[in-house]
Amino acid sequence: MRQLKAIIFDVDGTLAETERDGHRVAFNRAFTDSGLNWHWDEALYGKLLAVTGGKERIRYFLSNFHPDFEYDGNIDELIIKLHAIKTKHYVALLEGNAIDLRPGVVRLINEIRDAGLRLAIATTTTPANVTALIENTLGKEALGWFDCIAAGDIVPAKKPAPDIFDYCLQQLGLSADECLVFEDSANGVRSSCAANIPTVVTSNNYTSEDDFTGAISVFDHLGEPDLPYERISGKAISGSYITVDSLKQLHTSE
Ligand code: XBP
Ligand code: MG
Repeated sequence: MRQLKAIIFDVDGTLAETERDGHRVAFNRAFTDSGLNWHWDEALYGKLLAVTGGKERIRYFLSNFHPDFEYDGNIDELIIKLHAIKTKHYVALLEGNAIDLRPGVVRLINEIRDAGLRLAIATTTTPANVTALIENTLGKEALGWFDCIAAGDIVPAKKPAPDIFDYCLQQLGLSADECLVFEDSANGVRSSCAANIPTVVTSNNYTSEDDFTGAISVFDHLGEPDLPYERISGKAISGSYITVDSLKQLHTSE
């Protein structure tokens, strides 16, 4: 295993718990704005998270949960229109500071920077959503902390395909074994492991029952000095919150 040089963060569910109170709310507002009586409650949304990508998720909903929907226009154009409205609502929610970063995220990002390691993002979500989350939680200059922000439709296939992580490695100019990924979901872990990148999971309320096969370890969050993490499975590390030293322990354990 080569020396650890970069940490690649997933966004939704990893940097912040954005799905239930962010994306889901934005989708519902877009449906209402468009005169559609669709409503994704928390339970249904948990099922729809099986599919990554908002446009793909709407299509999945129509084919699996609303097959009787009749539309005399172009369904692809409708999905694109709905998703654009949804993104506007989601960005507005973030600008209203509706979503905070998860425990330990700000602390660890600063520690990673202080240690001279590189930062990157590899996410299925729309680039505008990443910009809004980072700027509204870490500040406008924080986008520059990330050497690569790989997001959304920049690659042909979304997670669990490895494309977004392969793209990120290429942009970083690093090999998979020089990096470590933080993910939150089964789709994310399948994607990063398909790209052969050592992966650590911080699960959440939507993904706690996911299959994280291939991950080095699963924690409930990154922890803070006054908020110890719980290690759910996999390799143990010293300490009660995840630090750069923890990352090096996890990375060399592979
Ligand atoms: C999570 C996703 C995204 C969001 C919705 O991405 O799958 O599709 O749920 O965002 P990740 P969009 O966990 O890779 O950050 O509507 O912009 O796709
Ligand atoms: Mg995620």
